[in-house]
Amino acid sequence: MSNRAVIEAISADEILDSRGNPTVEVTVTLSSGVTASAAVPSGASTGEFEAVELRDRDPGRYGGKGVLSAVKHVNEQIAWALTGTPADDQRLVDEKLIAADGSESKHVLGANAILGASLACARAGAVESGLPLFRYLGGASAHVLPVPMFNVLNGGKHGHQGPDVQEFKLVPLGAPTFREALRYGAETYHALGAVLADAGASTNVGDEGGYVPQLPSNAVAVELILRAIERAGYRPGEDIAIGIDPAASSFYENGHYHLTRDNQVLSSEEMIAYWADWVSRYPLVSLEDPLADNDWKGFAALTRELGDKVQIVGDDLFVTNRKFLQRGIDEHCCNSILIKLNQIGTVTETLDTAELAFSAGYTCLVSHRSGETEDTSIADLAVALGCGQIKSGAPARGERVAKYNRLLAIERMLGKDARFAGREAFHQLQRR
Ligand code: 2PG
Ligand code: MG
Repeated sequence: MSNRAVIEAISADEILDSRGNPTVEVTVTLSSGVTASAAVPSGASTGEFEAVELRDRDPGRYGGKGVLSAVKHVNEQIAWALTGTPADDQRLVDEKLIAADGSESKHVLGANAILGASLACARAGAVESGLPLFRYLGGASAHVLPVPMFNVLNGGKHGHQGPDVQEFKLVPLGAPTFREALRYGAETYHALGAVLADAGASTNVGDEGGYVPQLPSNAVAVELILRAIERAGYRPGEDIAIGIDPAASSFYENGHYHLTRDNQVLSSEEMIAYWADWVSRYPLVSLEDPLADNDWKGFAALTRELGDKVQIVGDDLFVTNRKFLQRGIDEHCCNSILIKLNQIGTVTETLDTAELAFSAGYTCLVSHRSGETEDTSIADLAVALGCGQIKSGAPARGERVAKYNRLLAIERMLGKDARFAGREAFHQLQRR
């Protein structure tokens, strides 16, 4: 018998996420005595084909959002499936999880149960190996710190009363280091608060920590952010660029895009022209889900028109799923993919999707969910992938800054070997 550590016990608990909704936390214990935990996030603007998050639907508890059934699945079926498995064989662990569920959408055991187990095993494997998670997942050479994209102005499903566009992000790609990028972002976030207060707008914050002002149009949000960048002493486009996530599926109905704040109803072609106008007027470097997740034809047309000027990220379109990404590659939709662990449900499948993206020349943007916990795994994932980009909300709210603070710790750990991705993270910009 080798003394390779195996999974000895695995258990789950129902905890709360940042919106006060229940979520799953899983703890794994290895034969060596090592234990590690992971908690699962939850989205609000979810893609149609995401792996299925299991909710109890018991109206008597948490409005039906309890996760006791997912917890039970971890304690029973998943524990039975994984006990005795070597902790450092993540692919085998995840294969067993996928087999135990048996469905394509992971709705049987629940993607929340499965991801909790997958991620807790990865964390335990890292501890057992004596490695930080980013090195365990990314290998000996992982050393690139991502450009943080700070969602400083929230709308859509994350900020009611706010703009139709769900996320307006500061992208401090001109900073020399991650630590400086964090400072650029935090200073500009505060400057934006002052700009909004001067304009008599609300500085209450949304699900991801960004302000949720009521503004006369979506474009005004960009104008105010540009003003804040300058007010904080930075150069728009040079030091800090802008990224947006309209999450367009959330305002798409009956074949049209309904921009309530702009008082406009647009066809797919008109929506593309709308974004082309923004790209020509503003220092936009990243455009995520600019169209609805079933508008593949529109995505191909938009990518033809703007794909050499700006990063076009598929989130709801690809749901971190190789199958949909492959379709995107074949049909020339987007040039970048959002990477969310819980959209697909295991660590291995997430890494495989990123690998496919890289092989096709797509960039990867690692992402939090709008419902988060203090779990910081995505910070390590971004460094492990070396993809150079992460979004974890505003530089405010504990569950958001936990990830940024973890990146500071990783940067410190790497010392002189740390490299900040900066502008190079955005391949598309090299052609501008
Ligand atoms: C998104 C995400 C995260 P949600 O659309 O990119 O910002 O939102 O988690 O609600 O899907
Ligand atoms: Mg999105």
